[in-house]
Amino acid sequence: MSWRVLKFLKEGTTVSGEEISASLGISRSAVWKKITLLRKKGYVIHAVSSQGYLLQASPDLAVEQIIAQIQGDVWKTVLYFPSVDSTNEVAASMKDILPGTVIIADSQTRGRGRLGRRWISPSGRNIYLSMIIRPELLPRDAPLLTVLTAVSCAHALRRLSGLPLLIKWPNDLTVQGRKIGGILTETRSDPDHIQQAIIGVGINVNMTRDDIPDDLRETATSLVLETGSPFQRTHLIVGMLSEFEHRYKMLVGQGRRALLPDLRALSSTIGRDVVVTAGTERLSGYAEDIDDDGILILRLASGERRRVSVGDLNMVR
Ligand code: BT5
Repeated sequence: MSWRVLKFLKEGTTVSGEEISASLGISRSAVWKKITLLRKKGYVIHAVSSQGYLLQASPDLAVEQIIAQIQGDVWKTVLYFPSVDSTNEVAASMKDILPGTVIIADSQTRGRGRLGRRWISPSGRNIYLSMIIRPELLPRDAPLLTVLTAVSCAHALRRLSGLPLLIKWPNDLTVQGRKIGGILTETRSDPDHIQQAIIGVGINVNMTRDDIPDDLRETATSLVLETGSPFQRTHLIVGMLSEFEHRYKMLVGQGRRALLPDLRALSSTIGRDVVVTAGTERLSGYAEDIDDDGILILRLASGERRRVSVGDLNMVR
């Protein structure tokens, strides 16, 4: 497996072929073959005479590096596809897909949001991934998975980009009020348990203004548009997956309340006057809180408190 060889290669440091072959228990020529394969995938690896191999550059989305860098025990399989209809759709259609699988694509032809809306998914630019887990949760707890993912992604992306990402209830990641990412959680349940959760994450990374259709120019943004610098998708994905693992274990070990402080700190919704549309219902009110089920607590003008689990939210001011 070429990712095993990649684990030895670090940018800026030369590693001898002998060391790699001895550690992996494979021949020097087998190491050479893996290096050739990696080069074909876009890695720039120099062979420095009598010293070994030097990794000079990696492709911006490199599944071998994701596999090599992921730690922990939640993520077991990473599958990469250059183009799919939708990573959530691929996950749903794969029979016997195991929890702990992550599906990543470079582009989507039918990327989707909630209620069948489209998700703009140009190639070579953004992150489109689906995480498959089997959480010990009740079916009604599905919104909690969106909260968990939103907090994890916001945290990782803040750390790696320096941008002040916020979470707009229920599933948007925003910067300065513009949408930079979205989460689509889909579950398959029996009456007592979530059997399988597919959590789709779309993050706009290196998408430029030209990649954004006219109707989304005012509302959508990307990391490169906000910072002026391109990002390596590999690093961002590894960061988000490890942050997710950390918080997933917090949820399992300490209970759902453990997620609340970060959610409250990162929410752009709490404390605002909002309008929530859910189906034919339209509710105006003050967003008091988000509870430990991921439910929005809305105080209506009448003083009545309503718990809202799904909907589209607009800020009034
Ligand atoms: C979402 O839906 O925000 C969930 C998006 C989830 C996308 C991921 S990508 C990997 C996985 N596979 C999939 O097929 N989907 C998931 P929603 O809250 O319904 O928002 C959809 C709305 O966001 C659209 O109606 C547009 O207005 C806007 N939009 C579409 N593409 C966008 C983009 N790339 N960036 C920002 N806004 C976008």
